[in-house]
Amino acid sequence: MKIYVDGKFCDEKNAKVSVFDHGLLYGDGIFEGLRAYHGRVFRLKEHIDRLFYSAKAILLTIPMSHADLMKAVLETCRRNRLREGYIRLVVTRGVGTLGLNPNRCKNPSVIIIADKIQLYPEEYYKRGLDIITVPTTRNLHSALNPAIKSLNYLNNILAKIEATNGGCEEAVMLNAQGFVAECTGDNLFIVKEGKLLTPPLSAGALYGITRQTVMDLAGQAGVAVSEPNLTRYDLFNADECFLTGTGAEIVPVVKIDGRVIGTGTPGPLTRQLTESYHSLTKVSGEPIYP
Ligand code: PXG
Repeated sequence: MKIYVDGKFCDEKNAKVSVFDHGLLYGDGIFEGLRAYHGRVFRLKEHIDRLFYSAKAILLTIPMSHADLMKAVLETCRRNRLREGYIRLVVTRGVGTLGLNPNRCKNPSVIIIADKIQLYPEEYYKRGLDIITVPTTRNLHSALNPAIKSLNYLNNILAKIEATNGGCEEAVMLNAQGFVAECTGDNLFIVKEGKLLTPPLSAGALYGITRQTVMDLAGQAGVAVSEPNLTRYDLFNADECFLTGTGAEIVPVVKIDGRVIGTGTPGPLTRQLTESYHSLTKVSGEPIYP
């Protein structure tokens, strides 16, 4: 595997960062997770846009233009002969001294890995997931804004640990007000009386690119979409529930905190949107081999 590190392609064993990189020392950095389908990078521009928004929020200057970063992602895919897979784009604060001050880090590092990912076993896509609410709440906007896709994912990791300790693959994270925010690496949707609902970004959800795609697909299919605050009660009484994310794609949820959702099987709108999503990935995206 060839990995892009600061403008060069390295073999896996030589692709390394310094122990003085603040990405490692403090989680000071940002990332994106993208997917390639059928020889195209899906929603490339949107992911690069979000990376630049995360960078802006943490006062990190990405040492490349938007266009050059897009080219580097496509070139990394080509070097690895990738047609289907997962691309991890990371920008760290770079090498500095011990001590928090990011001004000591002169050169942010850009890393691109083009590989494979399977977040959930295939059977969950057919049968649906059983998920639970966990005690760890989503970060406060005023502390570490959940819109920033930072290298500091401990908030999500703690919630993930609580879910797996509880025998579940994924966690519902509430915000400090007790409203549903999202899951540890996915946005959450419910269907109620034919309408699609998902928590607003202000509840602590990431501006998910799959979330936006699914909302657009639902709109095109004539389904009403809204973003109200949701409580656990709303989830329990939903007709359908599913999660969205680049890694997970669209995963049906059939049980939450022991309550069976709808019929206990993946619902019709969930299945319809999953089909539309996969059809879209066949024709949309930046060609890797133009
Ligand atoms: N919420 C959070 C907290 C995320 O990290 C999403 C929602 C979904 O956003 P997108 O834009 O991907 O639809 C994410 C994305 C992984 C992995 O390695 C995690 C994500 C994406 C890809 C892989 O677990 N999270």
